Amino acid sequence: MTQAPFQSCSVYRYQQPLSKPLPLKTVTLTERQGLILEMIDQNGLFHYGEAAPLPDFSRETVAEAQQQLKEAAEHYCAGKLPDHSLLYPSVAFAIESIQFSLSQGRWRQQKAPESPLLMGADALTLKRLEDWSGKWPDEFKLKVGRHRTGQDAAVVKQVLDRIPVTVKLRLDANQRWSFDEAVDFARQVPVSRISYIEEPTPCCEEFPRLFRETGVGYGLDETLQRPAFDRSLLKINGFRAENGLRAVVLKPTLVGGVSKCLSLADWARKKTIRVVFSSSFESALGVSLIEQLSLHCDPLESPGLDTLSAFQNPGFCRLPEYGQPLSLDLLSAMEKVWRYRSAR
Ligand code: OSB
Ligand code: MG
Repeated sequence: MTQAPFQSCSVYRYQQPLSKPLPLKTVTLTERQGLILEMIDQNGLFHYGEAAPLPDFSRETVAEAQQQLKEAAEHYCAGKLPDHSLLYPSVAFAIESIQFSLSQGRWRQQKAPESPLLMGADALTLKRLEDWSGKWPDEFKLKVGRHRTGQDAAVVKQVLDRIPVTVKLRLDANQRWSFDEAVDFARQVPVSRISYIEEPTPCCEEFPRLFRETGVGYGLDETLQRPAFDRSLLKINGFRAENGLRAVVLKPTLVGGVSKCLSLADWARKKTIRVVFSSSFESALGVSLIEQLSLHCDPLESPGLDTLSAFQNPGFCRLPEYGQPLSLDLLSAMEKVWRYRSAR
């Protein structure tokens, strides 16, 4: 494989305040840090990628990602493709976004359909639904699993009461229920209005049984991010559309880059399982790249990209027009941590 040679390459580091503290599994984030990779090809076109490990979800720290990103980018700049299986997931996403950008030759101009994220049924969320004007999305995404199952079911009903009967919910339990709790929950909600539940329990082998007992479909997310995860595990565990697998949720920052996501997407699409690309609190640049991946795989599917509203400045670091550079103003708001010039 001949590699497109690059003239130069830079890595910038950003730090952005969040609009309110963001509770993750064990830590609460008040700001987000990440790395922007910029590579200029021999035609003078600019290509971008982002490596933004998410605390609690990523194994690598930003410092570790920064070190590896420099090495991998220098390798790539010199015309050698790094071995992606050795890269941290966030670094693989950054490097492979450059390849993806090169291979596309343009960005798609349309917007992917949206699936707004609801964190619960607090007064503000309910008011937002009551005041909804204009077109409804096909689905909302609602977080569950934070309360007792009866209360979670009540939240679902409160939301369903405020949206048209044609609009469905994608639920996400983040593995917080036991199997019995998941069954108990599913028996209290109208299953026909639930597109799927992401990761109902910590044990993915139970998901098909949950479907058999309650009729509620499931989505895979955390399961796909396990370090030992391999596509063959999908087969070994018998995950199929017929036993309730409705969606694979692909987070390129956490799953490990573009090629791994595209290979999973390919597997899923052939089996009529939905492919829902999702963001992990990257900057607007990373989120746009994920949207482009989603449009590339299926322009009609709605990716899970409602993470930018967590930032004080959601418009920070937008992806430029295809091949164009980020503005100097923006670059000066970041720290340039590395620059490499090709000897060619
Ligand atoms: O719980 O799916 C999650 C983002 C980062 C880490 C974990 C999760 C998420 C999201 C992304 O929920 C938004 C979405 O999937 O709609
Ligand atoms: Mg999820």
